[in-house]
Amino acid sequence: MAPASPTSGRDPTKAKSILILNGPNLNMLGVREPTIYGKETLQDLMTMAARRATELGFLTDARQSNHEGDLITWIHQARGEHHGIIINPAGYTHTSIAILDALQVSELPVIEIHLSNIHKREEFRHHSYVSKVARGVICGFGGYGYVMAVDAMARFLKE
Ligand code: CA2
Repeated sequence: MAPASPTSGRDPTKAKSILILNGPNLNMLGVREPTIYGKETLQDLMTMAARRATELGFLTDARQSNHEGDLITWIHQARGEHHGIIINPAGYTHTSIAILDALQVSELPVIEIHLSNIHKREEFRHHSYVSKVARGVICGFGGYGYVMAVDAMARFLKE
């Protein structure tokens, strides 16, 4: 999926906005390994999440990149633009102190999501740097996890 253009700035007269970030290889969803990650494309999942956000009165801006630096830049920019971040850091979950640091700097509420149950898989997937800064982690519910994450973020942002 190509990076989407933002659908909102941080304008108090507008609906609150949730940035949904997706890390490396998630652009291949629906193309390969359907037994682990499901048959739906990332675009399908982002459409589902955006619909749920609209129902709840929120805006979304969904992006994907295979490059760590893009994700970090978008996290930095989110500070002034968005009210919360939902992130599936994919492989960077288990390696990236830089993404953890950027999320910390953003001071925004973060929800981490994984399609698969990372705790049922290889040992190296059990540890997440991003979890250190996440309000909560959703994993193992496939694409529906993004809808769950939007529900949870909407609840935080309404509090
Ligand atoms: O379960 C998840 O959502 C993961 O974040 C997915 C990552 C993996 O490294 C994490 O441990 C768990 C991998 C994303 C790879 O996506 C693909 C999609 C289609 C085909 C192949 C890979």
